[in-house]
Amino acid sequence: MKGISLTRFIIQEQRRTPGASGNFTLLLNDIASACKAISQEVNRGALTGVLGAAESENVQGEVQKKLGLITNDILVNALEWSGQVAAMVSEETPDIIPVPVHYPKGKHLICFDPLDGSSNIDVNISVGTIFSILRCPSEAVEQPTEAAFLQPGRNQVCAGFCVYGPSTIMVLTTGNGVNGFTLDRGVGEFLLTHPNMRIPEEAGEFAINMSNRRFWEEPIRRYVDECVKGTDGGREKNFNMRWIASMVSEVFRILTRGGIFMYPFDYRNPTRPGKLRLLYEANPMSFIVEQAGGVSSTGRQRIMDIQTESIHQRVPVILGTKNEVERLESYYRESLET
Ligand code: P6P
Repeated sequence: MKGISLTRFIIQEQRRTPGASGNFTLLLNDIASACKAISQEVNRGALTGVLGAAESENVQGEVQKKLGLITNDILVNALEWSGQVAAMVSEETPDIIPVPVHYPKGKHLICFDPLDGSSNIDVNISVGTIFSILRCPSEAVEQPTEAAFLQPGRNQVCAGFCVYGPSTIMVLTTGNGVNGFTLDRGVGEFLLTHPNMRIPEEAGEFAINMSNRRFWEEPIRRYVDECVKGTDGGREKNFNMRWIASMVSEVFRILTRGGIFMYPFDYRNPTRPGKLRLLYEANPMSFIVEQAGGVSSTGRQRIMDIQTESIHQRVPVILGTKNEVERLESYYRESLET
């Protein structure tokens, strides 16, 4: 019920799971502790001189933010000693992150974007942490390699994100629905405030970076132009538009009041399937959206069915209210037929 702590909620979930060992509970608690520490760093921002760019680039060739590196260290340090993880993948590091030999390994693989939307940090717009948990193949636990991570998103055992906004809210699924927990800084606990989140059946908002319109494929242009025209263009209603450039914020909004989020393939870089990364952005957000009654697709296939080929693989992402995503998928099918 509302108001219970994340720890109590996880233990209650554990008790509902036959044979659960409690290891998973420990892992989620370690993630929650890391997110509390990250929330503190984000919240203090300029006061602690952590804003601005670091002198390094990530594997994507993007200039890294100081806070992105700090939050990456917070997560790695919180998870590597836990004894619940065999290895990690982070948006901030090119290769897999093994657990140091002096710590015990566990049976989980964790993928995370430690500070999604980090370009917003310097302009004080919400950012977040996104994570995805997979089982490590038993033969790989002692010596995990990149191959252990190359699993489809439907294999996830847990996915979540923490949005550092006016409130710090952790959104979590373990496959039994979606629940949101707000950080009560007074007691230092995440408390259940958004039980059983469901994406509303009707959507009135679309989210896409409109400046890329001239680079889109035809189905996206058709769908977005119809939303812009609203009742003047054949849709049954008018739409509003949002683009926060912070996926965690867009997804939390969609979980709360519906809508569709699109980061499609575009011809700016035809060799690149999309901007967002499959392992630690698209897959976890797809698991959450599907568990909340929504749909998550590339336009041509279910994201959680994609067979991962590399740990920083990019994919197009269209997710949100079921009937809107399915409408757009139908436009992709029609474009294939013409
Ligand atoms: P653009 C943030 O960098 C991110 O990965 C997502 O959180 C966000 O939705 C998207 O990229 C914003 O991209 O091209 O609009 O800056």
